[in-house]
Amino acid sequence: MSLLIRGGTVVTADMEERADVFCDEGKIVAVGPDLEAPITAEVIDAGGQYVMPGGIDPHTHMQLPFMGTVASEDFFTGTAAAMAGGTTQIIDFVIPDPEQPLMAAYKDWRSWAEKAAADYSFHVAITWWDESVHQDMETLVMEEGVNSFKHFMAYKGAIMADDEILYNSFTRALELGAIPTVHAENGEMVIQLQQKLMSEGITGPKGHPLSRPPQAEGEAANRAIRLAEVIGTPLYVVHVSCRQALEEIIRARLEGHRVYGEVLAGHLLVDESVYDSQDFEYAAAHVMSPPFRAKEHQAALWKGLQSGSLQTTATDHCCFKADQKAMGKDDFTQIPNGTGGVEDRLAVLWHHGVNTGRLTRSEFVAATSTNAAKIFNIYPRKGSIHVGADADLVVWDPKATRTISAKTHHQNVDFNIFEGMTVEGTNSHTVSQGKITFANGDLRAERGAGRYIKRPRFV
Ligand code: DUC
Ligand code: ZN
Ligand code: ZN
Repeated sequence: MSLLIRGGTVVTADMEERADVFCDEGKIVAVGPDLEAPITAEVIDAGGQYVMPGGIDPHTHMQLPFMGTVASEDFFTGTAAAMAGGTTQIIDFVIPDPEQPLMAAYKDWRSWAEKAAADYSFHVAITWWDESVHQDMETLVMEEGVNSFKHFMAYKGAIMADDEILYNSFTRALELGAIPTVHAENGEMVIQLQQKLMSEGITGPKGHPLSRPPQAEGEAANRAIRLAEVIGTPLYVVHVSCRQALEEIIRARLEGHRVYGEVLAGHLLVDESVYDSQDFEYAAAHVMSPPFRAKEHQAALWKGLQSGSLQTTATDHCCFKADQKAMGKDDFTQIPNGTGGVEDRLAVLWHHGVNTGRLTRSEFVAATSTNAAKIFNIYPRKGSIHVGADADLVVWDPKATRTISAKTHHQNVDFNIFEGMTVEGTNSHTVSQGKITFANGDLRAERGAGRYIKRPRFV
């Protein structure tokens, strides 16, 4: 089946032009004015709308087994919700338990993801170290299309990577042509503060941000950056949430070191006052790590994105329902960490980024799609509107409005961190592999239609 998107304005990371887009067999085959299409082609009338590369969310955790439970959103519901909001690819994470062989964990995640409706790739976390990990990293890079490895510098006693693991893994990633990424929080500092707060009787969600101060993130970001610098590897810092971590990235980039930073839509738009609520359910629903921060950090993050010091936007989509969050009713350290957002990232960034003048439309495309495709080496197949690229597209109506709510969202979770936010500008259509998967509110996601996307090593 072929598809013609007619009459819109194509927006990419580097240009805008009035052009039609013709897709066939899952690929973009022509971009230009007044294209002809066979009579059998489906047609989208994109008059008055923008046609952009589908969003790429480089940081999600579908059906993640974590903190004694499993994230409620699975690979089908999560990618379907993503497409309802214009995101056509996710990069999720394989997270082996300590001592679990990497390849066994990788196979688990690959099998769980077979039901995905949209395309997906995997970063693989390095949570422990021995010769088999060293070897499996090679297999993953050379045979399985994994070009990024994740390191949690927090979650001590579970998945935390200490400095020895970081050193070994960063070195190996560089040898193999893969990029290390880090969740930057000082895990020792966090655990000490958690114990102190609990012993002082601070057991509710308010303890969560207090146990994970910006200094813990800034310190870890600096440590990872300096290790990477000595080893000579580029580095990608996930979910930069505070000024301190951002400043470490800026400093390193000014010194000529290739360090990338990702910011979450949630960290840009939600502040730490959510933890002051006396309503446990509400406050616990916002427990994620790093936590939501004071407003001054949000202002810094926006500037980081505007200046290009932060290149990508993501969600860290990791959903737990109220009954799961209740596991931490008497102990905030037991509240499963995670919030959603994969469905809403594009709309909230358009509304608060483009409509406010903070971002141009092309900068929006770069921050929501193209930069992730480039950094993780799937450009121009993804993140572009080039002939030959995958036909993953979003048709964006800048005048349409919608009010975000857990009552109407497609995400499999009973809470939405953007609840009640009215956004102007949203997708009328989402196209994945040349097929319309969302049209004016009608979600047509197909279980299992998503493909595993290999990401070539850096050579
Ligand atoms: N942070 C979260 O909030 N959830 C999953 C993992 C993480 O690092
Ligand atoms: Zn993280
Ligand atoms: Zn994460």
